[in-house]
Amino acid sequence: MTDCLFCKIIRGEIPSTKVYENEDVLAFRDINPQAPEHILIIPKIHINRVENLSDNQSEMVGKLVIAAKNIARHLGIHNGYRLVFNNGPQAGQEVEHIHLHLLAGRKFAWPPG
Ligand code: DGP
Repeated sequence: MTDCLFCKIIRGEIPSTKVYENEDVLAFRDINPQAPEHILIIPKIHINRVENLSDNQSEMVGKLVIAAKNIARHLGIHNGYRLVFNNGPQAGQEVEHIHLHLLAGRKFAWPPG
């Protein structure tokens, strides 16, 4: 989608600090990190929200999670990490392109704020 911020990052029109990329997925450092390690993992196709995923896109969602696992291992994260999809305004989603947050490097509270 032309105006989507994360689509612009995928196309290289906005710079990002990439940590991982394959045919389907891009991962880069969050511009406003909430933990010592804060990576965003996004599909290269534009989907705005989880509720707009098609039933046949489960493989793509799985690829985001597998990318998170590989990135955590590559970054030497051994003490656990948090994976988060903020979905919709009440959940704090600011960018309308599905993204999986990978957060690590500190202890996280539960329940979340
Ligand atoms: P969310 O609130 O779940 O929609 O998270 C969006 C995240 O995107 C937020 O943590 C900040 C990050 N972000 C916003 N704009 C940019 C940008 O231009 N570059 C990068 N690397 N991250 C961004």
